[in-house]
Amino acid sequence: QSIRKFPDGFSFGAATASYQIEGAWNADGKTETIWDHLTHNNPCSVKDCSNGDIAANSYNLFKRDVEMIRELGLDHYRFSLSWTRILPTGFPDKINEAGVQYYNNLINEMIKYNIKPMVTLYHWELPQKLQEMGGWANPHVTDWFADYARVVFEQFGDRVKYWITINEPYQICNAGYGSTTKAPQLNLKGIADYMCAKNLLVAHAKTYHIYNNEFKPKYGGVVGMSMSAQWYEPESEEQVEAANEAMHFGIGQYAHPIFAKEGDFPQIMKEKVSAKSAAQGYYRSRLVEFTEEEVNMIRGSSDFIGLNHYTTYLSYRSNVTLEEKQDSDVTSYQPNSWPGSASEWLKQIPWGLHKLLTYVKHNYDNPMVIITENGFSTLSGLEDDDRISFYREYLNAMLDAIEEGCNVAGYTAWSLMDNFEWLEGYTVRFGLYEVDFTTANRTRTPRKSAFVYKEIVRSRALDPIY
Ligand code: GCO
Repeated sequence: QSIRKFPDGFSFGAATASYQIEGAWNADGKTETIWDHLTHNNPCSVKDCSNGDIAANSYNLFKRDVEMIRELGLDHYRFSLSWTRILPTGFPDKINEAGVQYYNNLINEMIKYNIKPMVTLYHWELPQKLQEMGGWANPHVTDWFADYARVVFEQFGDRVKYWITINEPYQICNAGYGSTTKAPQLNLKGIADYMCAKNLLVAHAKTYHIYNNEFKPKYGGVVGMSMSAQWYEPESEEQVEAANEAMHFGIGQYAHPIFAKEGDFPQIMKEKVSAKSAAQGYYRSRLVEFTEEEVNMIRGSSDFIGLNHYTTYLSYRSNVTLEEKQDSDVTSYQPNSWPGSASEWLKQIPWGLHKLLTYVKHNYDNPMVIITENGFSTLSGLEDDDRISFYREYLNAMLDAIEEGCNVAGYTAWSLMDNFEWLEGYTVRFGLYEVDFTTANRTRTPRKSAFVYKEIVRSRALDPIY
């Protein structure tokens, strides 16, 4: 087999998120967010009882971060903004100059070296005060978020051309509101997660339209959302429908309202939740439905779809009763025989990415795709051959999909450097660069995978691996 080239203009990058790298959790006017609150009040819900108080100290080391991006030769760098660093009350009454300055310094350093900023407005750090008012379950959040976004566009819109409104709604709503795993650990499954889903999509759409009407005419640029996009594969030929349902309850819950021709939540979700709600004695579906006006506002409200893809599951329909709170009776799992990583949930199944991209092309009318996250966890150490094999195989699978006509414009490795991993703290590492969390200056050292990725980016090609 010959060398496989990436398409002309293809953009390579790496990603991080503010809480996971910045540290300086209360510096220069920043106030508490839901992740500060969780890690300070319920520390051992994180595996090593750690937090992001200092993390990789990028608040002070951003110049070194940009130097690493240059070492790798990346086209873009995806990072996120901390809402309370910019707006300490959560509202636009008081813009925190020091916070704005930090992001200006970072962005300007990137622009100086021709690196495109790809900015996420929300990577899970809701101001704690807004949470106390119900957070994403309060319909007012749609305006709180849009007002914050407007400040961000005003401050940075002249230099940032790639915007991601919200990172992984599935994790925010389903994990944060529907279980105890992520902040704010509400654990109101089938209730608060659906309120969150609706409000989040409306918040996103309002923000998209604000950008389009007020900022795009002068700045250009594109706006999208990053979806949790795992692939659900039928366990057997009889389970095709089951896997399809798992996709609709997974990526579909958030992507269907934006990208499907008819908009709105997937039909199968509406049917299942409404049937189960009725059987449980609810007077209306627990799924909070959109008005027609909202369906129309949300449909089409993205210039691209951001896919955060890590892994694959097998799905089958199981026989759970109506009493169970699970609205879909599809069960998904990962066989033990699949090659693993340092994280229990992350198995290396590259063909899952190929199938995901094909699914997105067919179901959502071949939208522009940016892979906004893809990566692998190891323990600490610089020799990371498993990560190298992960990146090479997933990039290879992505090229298969591109060859078949999937419209993939960019790829973003998670992560540029080791950081605070939400549930696993510092016990697992995702970085192309290792960070030494035992030294005060958080020394960064390239792993073997950094050199391999750098060569792929430089040559714009992948050597044959099969
Ligand atoms: C996300 C991700 C990242 C994680 C990564 C590894 O939602 O964007 O959760 O923040 O660190 O996916 O788990």
